[in-house]
Amino acid sequence: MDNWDLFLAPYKQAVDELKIKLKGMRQQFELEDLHSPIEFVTGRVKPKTSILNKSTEKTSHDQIQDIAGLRIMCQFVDDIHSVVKLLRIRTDLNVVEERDYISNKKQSGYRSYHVVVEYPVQTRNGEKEILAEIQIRTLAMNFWATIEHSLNYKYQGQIPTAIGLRLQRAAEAAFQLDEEMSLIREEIQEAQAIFQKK
Ligand code: 0O2
Ligand code: 0O2
Repeated sequence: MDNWDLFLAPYKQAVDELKIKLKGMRQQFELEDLHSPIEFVTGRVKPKTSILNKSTEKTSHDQIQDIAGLRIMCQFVDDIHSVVKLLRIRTDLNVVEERDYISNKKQSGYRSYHVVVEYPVQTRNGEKEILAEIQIRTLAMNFWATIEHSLNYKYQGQIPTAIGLRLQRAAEAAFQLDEEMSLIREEIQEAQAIFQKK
């Protein structure tokens, strides 16, 4: 095992544990036949090359907030706020920062709510506080961000203007989709409840 594996091990542990805990929140809603604000959860440890790229701007690896990264996908924008409230009241993690890119979308058109948490993992050498970034977004926001991320990667951050404009329009369409779905939210939830019971 090299030094990188040793360095990343507690981050991996944090991602694995948080993924189980966040998925558990969804199951609790389902058990009570309630609408879950969490649709699905993914997680990853930042790859070594991305950490090295990012740490040139920041002083040390330990200060990078998203080496451990979790993503919570929601059906509706209101669900995002419910999830944030659920995170704030948990006693097994500590919310240290929130970045609201929904009220303040990024120039690219990116929308999501980011919560940085401190999470203690138990290691052979005692407890270690790990920073993890939880990105909370709707399915529409996720669709847009996933595609924009691939294009950014392909063009190494220099997306051609014409494609950039299309992405801006797609971001607007994703926003409209979220708005429309919010308006018929109750209707959708009723239908989903009937479907789930079946
Ligand atoms: P279930 O029973 O389907 O919920 P993992 O290690 O596989 O848990 P990872 O590698 O972080 O998670 O991410 P992955 O594999 O991309 O996706 C995690 C979970 O999210 C998987 O479910 C996927 O089925 C689910 N998922 C991914 N994309 C979508 C999507 O677009 N819509 C929905 N509804 N679910 C999605 P699980 O955990 O394997 O089990
Ligand atoms: P990954 O793992 O490839 O997604 P900085 O990263 O320094 O710009 P900061 O303040 O450290 O920003 O963190 P911020 O902006 O809260 O979160 C950065 C992460 O948010 C990114 O991670 C993306 O996952 C996501 N993100 C932010 N802006 C955009 C955007 O315009 N488009 C897309 N698709 N995603 C965005 P990384 O570092 O890119 O890593």
